[in-house]
Amino acid sequence: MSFSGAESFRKSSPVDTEWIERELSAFLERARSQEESRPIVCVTSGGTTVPLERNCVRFIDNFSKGTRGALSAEQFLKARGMVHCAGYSVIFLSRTGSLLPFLSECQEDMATAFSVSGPGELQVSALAEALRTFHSCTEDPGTFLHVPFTTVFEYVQYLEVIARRLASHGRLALFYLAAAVSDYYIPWAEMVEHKISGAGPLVLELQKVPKLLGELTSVWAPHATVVSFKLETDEEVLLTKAKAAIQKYGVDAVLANELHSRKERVTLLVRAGEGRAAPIHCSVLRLDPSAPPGSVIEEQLVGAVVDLHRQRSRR
Ligand code: PAZ
Repeated sequence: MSFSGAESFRKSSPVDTEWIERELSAFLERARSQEESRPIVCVTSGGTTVPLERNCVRFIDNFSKGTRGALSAEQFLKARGMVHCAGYSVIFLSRTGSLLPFLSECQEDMATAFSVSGPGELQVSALAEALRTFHSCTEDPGTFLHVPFTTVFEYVQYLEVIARRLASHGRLALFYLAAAVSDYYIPWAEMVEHKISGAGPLVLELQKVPKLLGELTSVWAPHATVVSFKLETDEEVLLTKAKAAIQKYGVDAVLANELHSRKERVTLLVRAGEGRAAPIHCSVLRLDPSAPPGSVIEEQLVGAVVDLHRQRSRR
């Protein structure tokens, strides 16, 4: 497989990765003392932006607020699925300003609390409680590392740095890729330096972002367990595209969701065996309508992924 497109995409934009190398080294050093009991997951979350100018004033964005990633990270921190597992250590690669584990509900309340249509409900005691939970679940050194990104260039390069460093953890490393990554971008070389003039219509020519999943599974972290997400708005094409991600890029599983029903129903597709041509097993995960208030489908998603990770880690 040729990755020349991916190489030129990465080289097309200057991104500082030194700080994350340093943060990762410190995090992995601290995590080492607990690696017997705490496997590591990299959760990606939120949407990437596509800048239109080098000195960026305008950019293309997408809908994702990072709810899925934040709620899933909570579940991983609490997960006790693997032998003697005290929960996962989480590297949270998320969009700057998007939702955070344990705080997402308060962040959403805060966004409406000052709305012009009247004050929403912002419970200060709930915020304090959420902060306490966040701290108690992440205070052990080596338990939680937040790596914020904004642009698609940062996302891809940070993911590569994390993957290459986690490669030494072999199958014990898990990738749970819930971020909504841009499909199109403007190469740095073709981007204007300054703010685009507002005079007249604007015509943009965007290039396809190369698919990086294949590189993750075969070059960056070939022994890790990789679970990606697939989002579509047309149910007819959802499963076909999700299967293609397994067959083309060799990921271990895909969680396929449709935009409007994504909080109630997600299909899990698992590669049952080695190699891209292995059979694929499908199961549908649903949020039980009679589940207690506050229940979220991420409990099931993460439960299923932890089981899969346990099986893969034993091979
Ligand atoms: O961030 P959110 O909770 O609003 O949405 C989650 C999601 C739909 C972005 C995620 O479940 C997903 O499908 N991510 C992959 C999108 C894709 O590139 O197909």
